[in-house]
Formats: sequence, C-alpha cells, structure tokens
Amino acid sequence: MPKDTTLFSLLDRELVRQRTGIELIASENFTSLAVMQAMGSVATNKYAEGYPGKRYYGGCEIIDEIETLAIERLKKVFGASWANVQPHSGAQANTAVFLACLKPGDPILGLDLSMGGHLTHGSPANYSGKHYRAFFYGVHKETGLINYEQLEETARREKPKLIICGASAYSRDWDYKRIRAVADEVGALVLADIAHPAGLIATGVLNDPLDHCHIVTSTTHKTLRGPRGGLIMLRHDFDNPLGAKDPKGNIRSMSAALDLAVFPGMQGGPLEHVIAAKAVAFGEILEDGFKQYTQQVVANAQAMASAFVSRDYHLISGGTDNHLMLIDLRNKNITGKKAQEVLDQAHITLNKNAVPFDDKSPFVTSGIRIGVPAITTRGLRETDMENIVAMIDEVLTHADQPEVVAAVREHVQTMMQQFPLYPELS
Ligand code: DSN
Repeated sequence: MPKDTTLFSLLDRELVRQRTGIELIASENFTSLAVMQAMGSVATNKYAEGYPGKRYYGGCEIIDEIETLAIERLKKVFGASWANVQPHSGAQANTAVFLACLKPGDPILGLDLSMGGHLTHGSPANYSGKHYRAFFYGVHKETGLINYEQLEETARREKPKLIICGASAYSRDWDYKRIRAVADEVGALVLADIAHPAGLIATGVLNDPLDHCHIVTSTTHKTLRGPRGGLIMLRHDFDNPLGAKDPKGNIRSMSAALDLAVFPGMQGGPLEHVIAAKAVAFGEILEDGFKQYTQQVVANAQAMASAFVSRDYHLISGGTDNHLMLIDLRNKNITGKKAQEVLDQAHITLNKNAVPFDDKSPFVTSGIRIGVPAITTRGLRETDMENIVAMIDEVLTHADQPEVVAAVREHVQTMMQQFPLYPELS
C-alpha cells in the first residue's frame, strides 16, 4: 500500500514545529520514543471491554498482562492500593468519579474555572456543571492563594457531596489535609485532580494528596510524561457511600464502583495501545532520573518566575512551587490573546489564560500561562530560562514590530538546535 504522503508530510511538519520552537504550554511534554512506539503498536487492534481476567472478548491474555503491568507500575509510582488506567482522558476520569459518587443534581464544590480551575470541576459549559449543582471557591485577590476560608464556608453552607481540589492554572501547592477536615465535617468526599502536578507529586516534590483525598484522578501526558490519557487511584479503599449493591447483595467498595463507572458506565473498549504506553511511562517514572527531572522542572520554573519578576511582570501569587506560572499582563499593556499570537510568530508557544478577577473575556484574557515540563525534558536549565524570558519580553514589548519578532524567531531556532528532539526520527 503506498504511504499516505498527505498525512505523513503533515506529521513531518509537526515534528519540525516541535523541534524548532520553545514549548511553554504547561500541560504539554515530550514523551520518550518508547512511549510513542507502544502507542503506535499492535495493541491498537484489540478489543478488550472489561478488565484483566474479566473480558467480554477472546484473545485478551496478552492485553491482560499489558494492562496489569500498567496498573501495578502506577500503584508503585504513587503508593496506591488500587488504580484504573482505562480513562481516555482526565475529563473521562473525573466523569467516572462523578458517576460513581453522585446522583444527578447533587451539590459539588470546585475551584472556579476563572480562578485557575478546570472545566470538569463544575463549569456550566461542562457535563459536571449541567448534571450537578456546582458551587465554587476561588483565590484571594491580594495573594492569589487558594481561599480556604471561602472553601470551608461554602462547604458548610451548601453541604456538597464532593469537594474537588486541583487546578489548571495554579502555581502553588495544596493543603489537602485542611480540605479533608471540612469534607469530614460536612460529609463530603474529596477528589484531588492532580492532572497538572502529578509527576511532581509522584516524586515527593509536592504534597501527597493520596492519604487525605478519597479519590485521585490525573492525566498521564503532562508532568507524568506519558501518552495522552487519564487514570484514577485510591490509596485507601472504602465502601461506596451510595451503597450500591453487587449482584450478590454485597455493598460495593469505591474501587468496584469506580471500575463500573469507567466501564460499562461511561466508556466502551479501552485504548490498550495507550494503556501499553502508560505502562512504559510509569516504568520510566520508576527509574532513576525521573525525580531529578521533576526537581529540575521546579528549579527551572522558579528561575523563570524570578526572571519575569525582575522585569516587572506580575505573577499571580508572586511565584511558583510547581511547574507553571500565571502572569497578569495588564501592566504591560497587552492582552493574553495578542501575547499568544505574537509569541507564536516567534515560535514560542504558550496559551492565553484568564487571571483571577479578570476583566476580559476568556477569548481575550489579561494573562498568559507558562509551564516548563516540556523544555526541561529537552534539557534546558536555569540559565536558559533567563534567556527565554528576555526573548519573551523582547517580543511583548515590540509586539507591533515584525522585524523584532522575526529576529527573536531566528534566535529561538538557533537556541533549540542545541537541544535535539527525537534525533532517531528522520
Ligand atoms: N487543557 C488542559 C490544560 O491545558 O491545562 C487541561 O485540561
């Protein structure tokens, strides 16, 4: 069969784009070649509805070993007692938790999307906000830190069934113990969505939510550096408060309820090629070197944050504990949208982002979000962060001068040649 040159030339162009640019989208990373090989493997051909040892199709004996390997490695990475690696994404993982723990119309409490939260934490635009009664907490205006007092007051007033912690654009660590305390007081479960900082949690660089939060979800492609996908974990299993009974009349544990929520509750056949790639990524996390990577991520983020502050950029919360930072550009007289667009022209990729108490629409925004997991994987270090900030500053302060932007683009390309990406690929 002739090669599909149309499609594969697009992939070649995407490889060149990734190689030549500076990737600062906080939710992106570069997987190993082995992760990509597993994802592009024969496992994509197999239907395996069900779970290892309990499938609806024949021929699943090797797939069972693959999925079991992914589960066991993941449990080891986080010290979990149970895991489900089938969610196709972080959003699917969260939806499965809702399905297992809530009835339609139940109250939930999450971080407001406009304050750094996530769509699936109750946004009216999302399933979570349409099917459940969503309440929100935010961050303090002065400090940019989570407003735990507001979280507690809202929990006491609205009695949510589920409190969700975790964010898409929050640069500080979380006080999981404090959230669990109020949850116990009002009879709520706590879900920690650690999609962003999961890799940093896995290596002990950030607080561990698994002891305090009943359920933990994540994506696998951000700081965990795996394929695109989701997962759910428990460290301590417990009886599902819904009290759903299994066919023998026993009360289902939360782990059993979550398994049933993922399949058949919400998904069909699992993406076993992606699960194979998850197994590879979890294996890489267990190897020496991953902890060093996550420590370097934080060192790079902090170096970058300091460089921005020294150039009079306003960082929400003043800095970062993790892999990302959120910058309010209002004192720089440029919107997030314009900043994203002009930096794109310089091959510096990031995303516009609402900042807390933003006065602009989510399509324009006053801010940008920057993350360093991808460039840290490429081998960039603290001094490179200062150079990148200088280039970003040059572009943002000359946004209407194409010749300045073009000069920065050349500089970006020259710089990134020193950090080869997938040299094995032609
Ligand atoms: N889209 C992801 C992010 O960029 O944070 C969250 O789903």
